[in-house]
Amino acid sequence: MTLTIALSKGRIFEETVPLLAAAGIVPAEAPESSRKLIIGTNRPDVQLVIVRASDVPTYVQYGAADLGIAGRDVLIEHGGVGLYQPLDLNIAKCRMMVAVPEGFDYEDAVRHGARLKVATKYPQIAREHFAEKGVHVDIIKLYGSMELAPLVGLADAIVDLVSTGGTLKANKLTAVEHLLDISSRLIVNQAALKLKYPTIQPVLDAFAGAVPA
Ligand code: PRT
Ligand code: MG
Repeated sequence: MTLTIALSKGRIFEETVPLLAAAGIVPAEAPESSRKLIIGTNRPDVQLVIVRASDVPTYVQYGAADLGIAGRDVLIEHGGVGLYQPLDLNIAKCRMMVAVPEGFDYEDAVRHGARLKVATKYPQIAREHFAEKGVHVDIIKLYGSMELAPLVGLADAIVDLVSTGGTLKANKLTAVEHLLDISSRLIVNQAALKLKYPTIQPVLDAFAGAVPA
């Protein structure tokens, strides 16, 4: 029985390589340099599929992949239907923040009940956050480069991921609220866990033993 693992290129792939190694799985190629979307491994029964970060839960939900690794941000937006989430891998860590242009008095705008335009790739997370605060917002869905939106008048604020803070700083934005701590999790198709238990369980155990502190 073949085990298929869905991964995205970039930081998640890089930080997953040591976890795969702990499970005795070594990719045959690096996705950054290969155009292949299915990558073999040293194990004939294990293959990797390379998909967009936000598509990983969908592949696993429908059983096109048995396992996957996805950020908590992506999992909340997806909703988690059909997914078993046994392990926080503590990789690809960052924070979900509200950010505004330097000099914009966010607290004052909130206190005065201003209606805010908020640009984000994470409408669910943003909507819930502002609803809890009782702040009226118009959510503007973007697919990337949220940092640009306040600079050109598309939005008053953004909800985005921050790790070093370098991108905010380079665009004269400042973080004003911390919504969530984000890391990536192992996700498993619920039916595959039962059907492929003897293959999957050792991989879960190896990952659990190799999670960075
Ligand atoms: O790139 P693509 O559109 O295909 O998808 P993606 O951007 O979701 O994928 P990728 O590989 O960039 O991110 C995958 C996962 O990594 C995300 O779902 C997060 O869980 C996690 N992660 C960790 C991050 C970051 N850190 C991060 N810093 N994802 C994105 N960023 C971006 C952020 O959006 C901002 O534009 O990096 C910029 C900020 O970084 P700093 O270091 O300047 O603060
Ligand atoms: Mg990206």
